[in-house]
Amino acid sequence: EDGYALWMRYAPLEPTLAAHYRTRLGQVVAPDQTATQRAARDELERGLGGLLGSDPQAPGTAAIGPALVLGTPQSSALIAPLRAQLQSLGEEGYLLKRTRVGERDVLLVAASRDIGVLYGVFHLLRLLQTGARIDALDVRQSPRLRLRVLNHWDNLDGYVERGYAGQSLWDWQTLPEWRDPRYTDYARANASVGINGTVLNNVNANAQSLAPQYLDKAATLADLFRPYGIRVYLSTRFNAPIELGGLDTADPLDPGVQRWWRDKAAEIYARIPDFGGFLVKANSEGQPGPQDYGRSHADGASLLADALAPHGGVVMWRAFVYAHDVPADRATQAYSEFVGLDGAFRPNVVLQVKNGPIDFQPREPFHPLFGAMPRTPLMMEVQITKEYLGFATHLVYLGPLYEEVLRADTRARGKGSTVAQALAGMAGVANIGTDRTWSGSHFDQANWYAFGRLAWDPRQSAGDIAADWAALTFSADPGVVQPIVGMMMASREAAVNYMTPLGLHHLMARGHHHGPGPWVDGGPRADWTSVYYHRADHSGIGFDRTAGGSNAVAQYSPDVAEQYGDLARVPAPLLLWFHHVPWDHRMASGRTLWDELVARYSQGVRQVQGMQCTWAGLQGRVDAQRHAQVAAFLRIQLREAQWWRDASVAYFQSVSGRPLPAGEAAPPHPLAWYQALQFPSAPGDGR
Ligand code: BDP
Repeated sequence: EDGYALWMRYAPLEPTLAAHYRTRLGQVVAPDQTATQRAARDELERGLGGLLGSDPQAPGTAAIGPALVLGTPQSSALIAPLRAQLQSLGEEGYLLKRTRVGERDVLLVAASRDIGVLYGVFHLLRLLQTGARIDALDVRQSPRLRLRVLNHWDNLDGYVERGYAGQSLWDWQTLPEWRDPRYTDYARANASVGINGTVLNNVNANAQSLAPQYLDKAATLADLFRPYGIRVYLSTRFNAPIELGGLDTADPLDPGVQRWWRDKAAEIYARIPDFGGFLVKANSEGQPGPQDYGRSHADGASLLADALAPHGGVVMWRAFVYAHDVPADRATQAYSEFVGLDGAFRPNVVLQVKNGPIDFQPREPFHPLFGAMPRTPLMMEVQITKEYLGFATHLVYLGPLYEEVLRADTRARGKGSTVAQALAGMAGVANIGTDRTWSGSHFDQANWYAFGRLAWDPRQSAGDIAADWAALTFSADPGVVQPIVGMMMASREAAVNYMTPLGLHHLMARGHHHGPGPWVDGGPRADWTSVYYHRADHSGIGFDRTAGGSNAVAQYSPDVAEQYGDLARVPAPLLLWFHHVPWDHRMASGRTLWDELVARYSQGVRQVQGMQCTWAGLQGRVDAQRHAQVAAFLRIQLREAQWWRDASVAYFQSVSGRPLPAGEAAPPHPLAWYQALQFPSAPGDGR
């Protein structure tokens, strides 16, 4: 159990349950004419073989006894009569249904297209792995979001920006000749949760990714992923016409530039007929973009969209932008630059907006662009990799973070206008690498899993998804699942508490973003420092984003703005995001803000101790190999949570000048000790 099998372990079921399923499922009747049909059948064989503890009955077409029937109206006569019903489930939807056909008990895994059948097979295998009853099975599923895409921040040299799970999975050196079987396992894992796209390379793109030899490599990956319903996309560097094409401009209105992109698109589609399209980071953190030529983001997006349109590709244009001059409040930038462009984008452009207005912090309010651009399809970008959440060693389940944003009410069209309703897709910055666990730790696999499940249906609950994942990954025994789900569901709040409680944000060390650095100031940009965000002084702490301050609240719809802008009504978890608050401010708990802040930091540490305790109780119920690694990582997390707490308390105390509340331990070292810690080789520093 080294974690490689992810949530697709297919470990033998308990014998009576296996026998029960065997009699219900009977003969497998599955077509195998197309690559996707073969993928579905192979997965079923692998799954049933593992779960039922014996070779499944050979796939065939026998006409007696119970049967598990896979197919589409085209591939199966038994399924053909369901055509209309299946059509209503859309191109990727599926039906799992137990029914009778003549004398036979059959379990149908049916869909309009082969890919739906594959999704249905994964769903069925999940039910069997978790010991679900299948007697009266009647499941209808179709994805709520069209684009469910991983973003790999992988560089051509194998280094993954903000990646904590080893090197890039893509071995550009040996592609296209060597087709590492791991590529197929990657595709299986994605398909099992409904992910249908992958951007292979970093948003800080290298123009070389579009060079012919790299397109050949990408085409091989696309061939391997295609049977699993996954389209390949590429990040593009906006000035590729210059860097790669030798032109002297990348101006989107220049006819030569337009021709260059049209030709490039044709060249790509000749190799990858179902190429998904481009992801673009432009005019942000030093990346080139249309503004270099006095053009707008819409002009830039149109250039690429027009090149892709004849082939059916899309442009995912990122809204994560930086103004050249440091603004009074960086949280307002994306909204200010983009909201006026609503309606100005081509139909095949999707605007990709981070979940919050700053940058993947442990907690942010939802991004004000959600709900504010009704005429533009939006994708929400979340990080699966944990750049600001303790890297791979901290156990932080991100399901609750995703769920919190997806369910946030923008009030854009009255009460109940959730962020999820405003979305055409979700993008997740992948946490996948060459590490044997894929994600750098056993529990980080859950974040990949939850991303896929929520992108398929954002109305699902993070708790239910955690329960599924724990059952698939460790054991379906409720005595194992329940404590694990308890740990997972509390873990995000624990991290918020020991890193950035009460709406604080961006307090990490400079560059690598690992440990605490609330004292960070100076340097090239004020909005890359901590003091810019917490604004702590002797009188209080927090960023005043009300009308009296930066007025960032005004970017939300009036009801939301009113609530967030009101010190009495703002939710405590967002207090210091929106308000500069006196240290003696009375909190709902009855404590002063200062006392509450220290209490939260300490609570975060205790929550990690709680997770350790729960995990210790699972010894013997989880295999020794994975148990030991998780236990070791929890020790690292506890040490670092304590470090965050102590360093932050030491720093904020130096500013507030207040005594520690009764019962709170003083940090063991003076502030200067924490400030002097160096991490010259911390991973993921974005070199
Ligand atoms: C920040 C990362 C940086 C990325 C940037 C982005 O620190 O490495 O390039 O986001 O999303 O979170 O473009």
